[in-house]
Amino acid sequence: MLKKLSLVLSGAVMCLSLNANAAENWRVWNIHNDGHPNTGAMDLFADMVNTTTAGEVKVEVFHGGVLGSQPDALEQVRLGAIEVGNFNLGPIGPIVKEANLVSLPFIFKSVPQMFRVLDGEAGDIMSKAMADAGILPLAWFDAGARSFYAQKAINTPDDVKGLKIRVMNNNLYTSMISAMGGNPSPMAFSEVQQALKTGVVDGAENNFPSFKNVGHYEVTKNYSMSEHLIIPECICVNTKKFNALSPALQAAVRGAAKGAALYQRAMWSVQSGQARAEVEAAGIKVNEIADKGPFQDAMVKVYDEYLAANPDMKKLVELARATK
Ligand code: BDP
Repeated sequence: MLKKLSLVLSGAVMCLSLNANAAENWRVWNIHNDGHPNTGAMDLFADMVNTTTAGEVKVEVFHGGVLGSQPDALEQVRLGAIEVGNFNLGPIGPIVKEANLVSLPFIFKSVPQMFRVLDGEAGDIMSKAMADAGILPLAWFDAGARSFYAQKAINTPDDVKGLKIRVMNNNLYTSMISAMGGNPSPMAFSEVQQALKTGVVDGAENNFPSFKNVGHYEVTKNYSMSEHLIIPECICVNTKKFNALSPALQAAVRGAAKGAALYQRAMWSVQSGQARAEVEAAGIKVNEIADKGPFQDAMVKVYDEYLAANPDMKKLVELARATK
């Protein structure tokens, strides 16, 4: 019996020491294809990690969502079955309440202000809550603003009435559509083009690069600049895997994420303009909305209900609103 135990123990010690020396092989989830700014940025992240860790952390990126839908990939990163993801913070809200700050419609005045909020106390609170849930943010990406698109123009909240609108997986978005009298339809990103084409949904909402890159513009006529959501994205890593790295490797991985984010933000500003020009050239009518007041008014109900049910979120909302 003792002999057996010592054999098992020495086996375990051997495994541990092997693990300490073995290279880490990390899989990275990316929902986007070539031609989207995040795809180049995630490739750069991989190159930088592979180079600066001298192969001690080996990163391979899987583009086009081949490792699963966003909610699935989030679960996989939490479990450590996938190590890294480029996530939108929208679908993180149902897992980490603090992340829902960015899913409140019209919470930010602009993308630069959103980054200032992330760089301040509110961002620290969100990052800590995400890390505690197993999804540690290493750097933030720009994802512009999301606007509505459908066959018809959506110039006022009344135009949403009776329309079936696809949203990402988060109750705040279903409340947002319901508050305008529409029918929200949460659905995976990969299913949206077909749903628009076959009329399963009447419309959806996204930024220009995503609208263009997965062909939603091919099955839509109007893109209306409601800009109701400014949601950042992250390079997020499984917290335990990151914390298990030596300080030097952690610095290398974090540095790579920061470098990739700088690149992504620069690419975003160029490519989102290009995406808009391309969809317009392809026949999409882009409607400017001079007064977003009626949309903002329709969202008062969403805030009231959400904050009544989640009073602990008031502090984050106040921090965001107080940020210049
Ligand atoms: C894109 C985001 C992606 C989301 C997608 C969606 O980059 O992470 O999955 O929107 O609407 O803009 O599902």
